[in-house]
Formats: sequence, C-alpha cells, structure tokens
Amino acid sequence: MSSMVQIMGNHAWMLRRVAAALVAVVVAGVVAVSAQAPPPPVTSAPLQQVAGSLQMYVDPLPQMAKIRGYGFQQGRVVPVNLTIGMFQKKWKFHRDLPETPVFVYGQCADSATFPGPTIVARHDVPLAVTWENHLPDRHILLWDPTVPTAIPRNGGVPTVVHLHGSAHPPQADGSAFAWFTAGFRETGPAWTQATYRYPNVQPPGNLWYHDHALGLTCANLLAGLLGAYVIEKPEVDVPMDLPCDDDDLHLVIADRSFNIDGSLYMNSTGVAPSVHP
Ligand SMILES: [Cu+2]
Repeated sequence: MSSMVQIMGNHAWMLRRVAAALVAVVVAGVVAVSAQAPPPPVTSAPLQQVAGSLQMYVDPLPQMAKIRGYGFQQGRVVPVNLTIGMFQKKWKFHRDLPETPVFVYGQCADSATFPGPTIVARHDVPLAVTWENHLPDRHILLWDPTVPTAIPRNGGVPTVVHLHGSAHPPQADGSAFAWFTAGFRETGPAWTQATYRYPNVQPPGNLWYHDHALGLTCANLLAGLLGAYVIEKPEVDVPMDLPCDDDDLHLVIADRSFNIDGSLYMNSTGVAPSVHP
C-alpha cells in the first residue's frame, strides 16, 4: 500500500497542480476537518491479535475475474467499450475473518472484486472505459485532513481512475481534480468526460489502474479501488511461449491490517507526526 502511494507521490505534475490549487481548496479542507470523527485509538496489540489468529494455507489462492478489453468480429480483433463501476460491498479476505466493508471495481456490484477485475487489453487496439461511481454518501475510512482534499458539497465519495504507466491523452489521465461522485452528481474542476479512451500503443506489459481523487488516493486505494491492466501483444508473447488466456494468472499483492470486527485498519498517524500528523 505504502509503495503504491509513494509511486503516486512521484508524479511531479500532480504536485504542481496541488500547489496551484492549494489556496482554492483550503476552505474545503477546513470542512473536512470538522466533518471527520477523531481517529479511533488503535494500538498494534489488536492488529497483531487479529493477524495472529489467521490460520495459514486454508484459503485457495484467489483469482480475480478478467475482463477482455477487445472483441472479435469476423475473426478480426476490434475495439470495445466497457463500463466498470465502483461499489461498496463486503469482502471475505480470509476464512477466519468477519466480512470486511470495501470499495471495489466491477461490471456490477455482484461481480466486483478486491482487487478489481484484471482488464486484458490488446496492443494497438484502443479501449474505451466508462468509469461509474456507485459509492454511497459516506466513506468507509477516514482521510488525511492535512492535505488538500476533494470535498463534495452534497456528500458522496469523490473518485477518478488513473491507469498507472499508460500512455494516453491528458483527458483520459484521471487528474486528481477530475473527480466525480455517484451519478456524476458533482464533478471536480478538471472533469471533462465520463469515458476514457486508452490507445494501448505502448509495448506489452502489466499496468494497474487505481483511484486518484484529490487527497483521497490513500483512503480509496486502502478501501480497494485498484486492479491490474494487461496489454497483450501476441506477436511478442507467442514466440516466447508465454502463458496466455486462462494459463496467464495475474497476482496483485496488497497488504492490509484488520480490526477485530473485520474492518480495514487505517493508520492515522503520519511517519513524522510533529510535521504531518
Ligand atoms: Cu499511479
């Protein structure tokens, strides 16, 4: 988790935009402070108790659903449009854990998974994805009130999707300021479109998609808004005899700690509390 956030923290352009918007959102930030309950006092003891109570090797290795990001027409590969939503649901992380409230991606609430479904795109075949926010009015986690944060006036959880490592036009980049709430009821200042088009013109490889909303990337990813995105290129993959289709298994490793009730634990203490609480 922390490494993911550090990756995000390296986006220099984002820092510039955050700096530019700092003045504009400082009032909203004050709202965020007063709207949040104080973080619960959690010590490492209950976390270790929960982690220590989980028996190892009792659950099968989970395999995330795959969504094919291209179609076939008369034997030819053709572009498709996907609709992928964000949903709140409960996820069973381990046989011995109670169900955990999460925010997850999927084509419907029933099929949404933690992490999200693996999108398998084809090199040089553009993919259009309409990302939909079906999240409730309130977040399941706290957020950091000391950084500029997207705070909608009418409730809801701001989200916006960034396809990490992809080469695509800026309007499909998932700017932190292009956030939107459920039903596009409210949108951030950089929001322009509901459908993102990914050209998939770069070399084949493994990417990942994740939430990117201003100030909420940490909480939204911790809640489960992340997934893998693969660009296949048969001309490269086949001669190397690389696994394909059902034999190509994608692993996403995401470390989480759990409270005794099964909910996700969020550390609300910064690494340098005197500077950044
Ligand atoms: Cu990223």
